Amino acid sequence: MTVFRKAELLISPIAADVLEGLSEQPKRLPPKLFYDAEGSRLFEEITRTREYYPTRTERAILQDFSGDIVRAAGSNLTLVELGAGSASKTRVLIRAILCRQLRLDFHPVDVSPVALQEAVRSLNGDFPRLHVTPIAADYSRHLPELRSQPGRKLVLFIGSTIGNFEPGEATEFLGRVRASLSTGDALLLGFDMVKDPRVLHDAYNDAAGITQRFNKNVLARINRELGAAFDLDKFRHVAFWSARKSRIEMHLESLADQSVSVPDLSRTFHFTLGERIHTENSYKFTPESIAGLLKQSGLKLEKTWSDPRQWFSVVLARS
Ligand code: AVI
Repeated sequence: MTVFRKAELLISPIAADVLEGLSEQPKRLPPKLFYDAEGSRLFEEITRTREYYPTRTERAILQDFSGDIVRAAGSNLTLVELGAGSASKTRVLIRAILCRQLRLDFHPVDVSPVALQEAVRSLNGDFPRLHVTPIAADYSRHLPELRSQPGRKLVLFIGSTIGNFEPGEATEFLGRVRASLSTGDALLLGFDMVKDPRVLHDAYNDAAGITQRFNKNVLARINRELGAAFDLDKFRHVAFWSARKSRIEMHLESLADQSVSVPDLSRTFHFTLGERIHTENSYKFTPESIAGLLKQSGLKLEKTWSDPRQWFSVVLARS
């Protein structure tokens, strides 16, 4: 008997995004392509650089105010974390919740099974009254069914990941999260704030060059997964603050006139000297822009916690 394998299983999941993005003018690649195993590892490394303040600032806010945050969220909580990654900052909230209730169900949701395994591994054993049920899902496309979870839900979308969405996408996504909440449920969001442009610039141009490696890894990933022939030395990392758009933009700039073949797409892409591939936007917020985004998404802002320099905000919202 001849067995046919399904064609889509033979194509890398990044193929369609790469074909579409590199065929556009100007060229672009969606930031979700950063996060293969190597990209996720490099991101963790970025969070430990001296210049990249968002992760440690958000962690400090969660540490300083965990009791207050959990009290504001309410009693008998079930915790859901969208884009859990390794759930490292979540430990602080788990500890605070378990001071107030006997048992906690925690559902980390992430597209990466490796990240979920890491979340379970890092929490296991540390909290005997914690029950972790990971959900592998691309939450940006399909939100898991949250209404059926018992208790009052506290949904976490921290890490300022909302800043990597375009404004329209952010409103649409938060509107879907709102629609999945029941009365009494709450959403906890992390927002990186507008600040001194030098601080912003340095956070995305660290001296050790980790962000540069993270940005270029997207080309290395296309080489690995689609058999492409990108020469990483023929592109340079570019990251700058745009005050007008209130965002850091990341690009990869071609250092030569060059053609790169991508055999698995049966395509060759041409890059002129100085041409850029737009790889990421990281929006920065003000109290006004946060209020506007939540309002447009049908959410009510209940409380905001911040650090002394007001560099980062953690916001509790309800439907
Ligand atoms: C994941 N995200 C919030 C990071 C950010 O700051 O926008 C991704 C990142 N890009 C470069 N450095 C970090």
